[in-house]
Amino acid sequence: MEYENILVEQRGKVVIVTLHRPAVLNALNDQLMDELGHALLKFDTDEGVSCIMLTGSEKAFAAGADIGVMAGYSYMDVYKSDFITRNWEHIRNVRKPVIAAVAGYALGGGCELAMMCDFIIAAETAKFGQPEIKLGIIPGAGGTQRLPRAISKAKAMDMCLTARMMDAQEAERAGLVSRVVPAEKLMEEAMAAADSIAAMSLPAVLMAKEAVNRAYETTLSEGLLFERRLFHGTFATEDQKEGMQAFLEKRPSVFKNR
Ligand code: CO8
Repeated sequence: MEYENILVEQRGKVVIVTLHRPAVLNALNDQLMDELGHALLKFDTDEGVSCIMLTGSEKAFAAGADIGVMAGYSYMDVYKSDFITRNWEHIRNVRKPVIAAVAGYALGGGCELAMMCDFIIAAETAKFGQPEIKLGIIPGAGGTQRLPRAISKAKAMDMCLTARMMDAQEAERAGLVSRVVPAEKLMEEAMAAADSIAAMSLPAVLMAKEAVNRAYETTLSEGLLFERRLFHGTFATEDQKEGMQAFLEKRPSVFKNR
């Protein structure tokens, strides 16, 4: 597949996918989401890739779904095509870690896309929001569901009902982003995080991701059991032997499965 709306660059075991519709602040349309889904699924099964980074431009990660396209849609258009599930759900199926590196606007579908990633590293310039209410609609790709889980009901309601934007500092205090970095250091810091993940044992990384995500889908008892079984499974890997032996020998681990 030829990509026109995203840029792809591989650095070592890390792939950087950049949303690229600069004229419309990376507004998300079907073509872009098809390309993104294709790229994510391709890299997820690529043995040369251990971590994926998703980013946008300095001004916008993504300013939401493409309003120019949506403006003409009728109820039947969105209902019959099940608008958004077709090509927005791919990211949920990616087993490798996906880091969002966000500068500028992450609004509407842009905020929702960032939240679908495993964690968000934000530049000081980042602004998050669910402004759909101003358009006479509501969030449709998880905003009303993932925001309360990430930042509490109070702040989620505030954002969804008033459409106010949250700056990077508030987003970090609220737990929406894992860290805030100077804008000029965003890619460097996100790459360092991605590289450090790529140096770990890939099976352990996949299991850790799967276990954390299970916390959102199940009870504590079931989640703890799930975690324990995966934890037991790590003892079947060569990487567990290497990781513990390296610690005892006071040297860095060199994992085979990366
Ligand atoms: N869709 C289409 N075009 C957009 C979008 C968008 N979401 N956002 C910005 N643009 C375009 C502008 O129309 C403008 O184009 P042009 O130069 O041709 O006039 C260009 O990008 C630059 O934008 P601005 O001139 O407005 O730039 P400013 O710096 O003045 O403002 C803002 C930046 C504040 C980000 C402003 O552009 C804005 O408010 N954008 C819309 C934000 C928004 O409402 N997002 C939510 C959209 S609805 C949504 O995401 C629902 C998701 C549902 C699930 C997913 C379904 C696919």
